[in-house]
Amino acid sequence: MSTRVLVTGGTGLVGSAIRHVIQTTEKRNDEEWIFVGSKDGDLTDLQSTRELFEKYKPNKVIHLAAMVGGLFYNMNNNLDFLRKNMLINDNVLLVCHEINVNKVVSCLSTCIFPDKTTYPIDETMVHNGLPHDSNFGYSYAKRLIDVLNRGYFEQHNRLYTSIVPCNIYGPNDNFNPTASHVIPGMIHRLYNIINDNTVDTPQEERVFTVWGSGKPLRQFIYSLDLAKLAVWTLREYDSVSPIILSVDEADEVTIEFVARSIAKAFDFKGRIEFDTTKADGQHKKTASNTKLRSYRPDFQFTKFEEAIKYTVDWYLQNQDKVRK
Ligand code: NAP
Ligand code: GFB
Repeated sequence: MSTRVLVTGGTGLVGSAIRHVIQTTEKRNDEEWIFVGSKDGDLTDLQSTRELFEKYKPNKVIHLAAMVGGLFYNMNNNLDFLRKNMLINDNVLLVCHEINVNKVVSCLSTCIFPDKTTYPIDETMVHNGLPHDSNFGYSYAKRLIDVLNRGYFEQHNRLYTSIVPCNIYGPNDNFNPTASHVIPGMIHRLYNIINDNTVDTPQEERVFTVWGSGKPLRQFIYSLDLAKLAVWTLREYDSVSPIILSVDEADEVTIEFVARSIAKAFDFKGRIEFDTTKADGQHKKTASNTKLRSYRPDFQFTKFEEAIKYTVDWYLQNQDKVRK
């Protein structure tokens, strides 16, 4: 029997990367892939969810749909992140069970782990303590996916599992600075500083302000690398326990290094300053990818500065369709 895969959240950063890889390096002729966004059905509504899944009748699902955003968007909207994502996740997994979907891969995030923890974080630590205050809503909604997966396995023997990506970036991200994560937010802001024709300040005297101290540490995975690993998880990973999909611990970088890499990609000659009146969020959330490496020791991640350059170039060449 051929496989029909439905990707919820298929129009976003990760969804569009999965669409790219299954049409290129990860292509298989016995699989039909369908990508849907909120205009195809509002997954916070159970009836719309049922209608969407009845229409496509998938036998596998990659569940990406969520209210997603960076540190500042989370800090200002924790209740919405909690309720909307709880509704989406419960509806999607319930309907997958109702129509007998035999595999679901949902998405957690390395930002949902306990704030007071030992490092590196690993998959066994998801529920070991309170999440960081800045994104408690998103964190609890995501942790409940893992609890739901356990419930569907114990009560119905369903193989519903989850991936735990670190911070993701790449083409077709959300570049709106109010909602965005750090990399798209910085790209959008620096682009505007460079192209601001309302001032006649020479380029060398322009200032790019990084929000926060620049000291926090993050692991960043390029969206196309994550997409390949998400497709692998759907096809080959057969455990209900979450699996962290992250670059190596040694690839962790500071926010300052991110800013300097983006400035280099724009060939920006001005100054970089830090606005420490703005929040830093979690200082670090260093995650171990030992479990992933045990399955995929050979996997090659795209080099960070190379992927930043690809992303900046994509942004410059796709001004007409950038979400901002
Ligand atoms: P994104 O670019 O914001 O895309 C979100 C997707 O969800 C879009 O396709 C959106 O549809 C859809 N969606 C949102 N609300 C919906 C609703 N009520 N009904 C139906 N669809 C809805 O997000 P992303 O960065 O690709 O994230 C994908 C997954 O990865 C999420 O589960 C996220 O939590 C997880 N994740 C992301 C990161 C990161 O750094 N980006 C890190 C770890 C985990 P529209 O386009 O129509 O709005
Ligand atoms: O990607 P980000 O917004 O979220 O990164 P988190 C925030 C860090 O980047 C903070 C600094 O240290 C900010 O001070 N920063 C500097 C900026 N300039 C900017 C900017 O222009 N925009 C933004 N957004 N930050 C999120 C979680 O944490 O990680 C979410 O809140 C989600 O729930 C996401 O899981 C993956 O990495 O701090």
